[in-house]
Amino acid sequence: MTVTPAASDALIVVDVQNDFCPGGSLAVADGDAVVPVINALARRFANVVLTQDWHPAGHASFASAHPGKAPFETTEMPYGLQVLWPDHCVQGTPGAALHPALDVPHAQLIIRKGYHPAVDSYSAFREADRTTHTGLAGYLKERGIRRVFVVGLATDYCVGWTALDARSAGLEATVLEDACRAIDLGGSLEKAWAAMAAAGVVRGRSADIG
Ligand code: VGL
Ligand code: ZN
Repeated sequence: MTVTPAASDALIVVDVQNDFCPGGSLAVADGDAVVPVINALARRFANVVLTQDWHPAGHASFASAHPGKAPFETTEMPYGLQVLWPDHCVQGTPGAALHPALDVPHAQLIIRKGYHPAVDSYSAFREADRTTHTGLAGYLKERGIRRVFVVGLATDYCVGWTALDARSAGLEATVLEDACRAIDLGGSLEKAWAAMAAAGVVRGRSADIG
């Protein structure tokens, strides 16, 4: 089945940043492989939104902010269990920059997220406290967007949470899996696909877009 993007569709390109690509501080295996796929895909969409993970130094999601904790361990935060990450995507650093080969000049909006020092935000719609909104749902609604296609890094964290929250915001959502790569920590990828299926997120491929 081929889908031709319409004016009510948007592509959301999640966190294609240096720190999530090989050589970065939280490198996703093969993360930069999504770049050419996304560059080609984006040309099909009139509406494109980019996201950037954008943490202040010393962010609460960094293991370095929790004495005695190592990256990829967890800790209990006021809003629930938090995976602790290596320092990554610190505001204004080269690691936080979009991948230099990402070529989407017609992207209309860049949503930055994870900027509150004590709260993480995998989702481009809602922070990890599940109550603080980024404004993306209102933006898409005011622009008449009813369906989003979500791609980027990482499938099981920021892509997955963004797709789930798109459904919560009343949007149709498809994740194009060959335009994503995963961290896959302790079964997180399988869990993310199960949660997305249960929420009505469609699992597709970039070849479905024509
Ligand atoms: C992400 C972990 C921490 C992501 C962001 O973009 O998937 N993962 N921050
Ligand atoms: Zn982050």
